[in-house]
Amino acid sequence: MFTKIEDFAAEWTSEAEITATVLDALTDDSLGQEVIEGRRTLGQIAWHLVRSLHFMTSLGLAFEAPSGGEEAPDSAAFIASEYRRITKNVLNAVRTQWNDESLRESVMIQEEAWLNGSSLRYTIMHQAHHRGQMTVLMHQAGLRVPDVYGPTYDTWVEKGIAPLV
Ligand code: NI
Repeated sequence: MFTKIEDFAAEWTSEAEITATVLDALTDDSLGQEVIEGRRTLGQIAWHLVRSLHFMTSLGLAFEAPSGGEEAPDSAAFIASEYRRITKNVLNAVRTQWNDESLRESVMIQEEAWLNGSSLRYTIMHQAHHRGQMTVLMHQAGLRVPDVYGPTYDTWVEKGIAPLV
């Protein structure tokens, strides 16, 4: 759980930048790559990363919703630009509408009391979870996966180093 707004701000900024770099590597053609037949596609997971951030309004934060509807857009560039816009809105809302005290306040979510500082932690982990799913699908779609927490397989190969098994 976060106890200081600025600790969240630092981590959010670096996590959002990693995710934005991953989204930048998507192509329009790759968005249809499915987890398995009939399940979520790469484009739907990417769009879920953008849209799911709006759940934070249920914590009492106010910020503009992403453009477009529930259906995943067919433009990878649009998804990435909406992601950048919404993640900046989230940070701005947390910084201007909450203070360190707000992080110790709780909100009922599905009949459970969630501390706001824990909800912020959950939000970062939820993003990382789906970003990890995306990088697997990106490999399957034949895309170059950028570095996430350090070099990816492709980076090792390009550097002429044998990738770890
Ligand atoms: Ni999710």
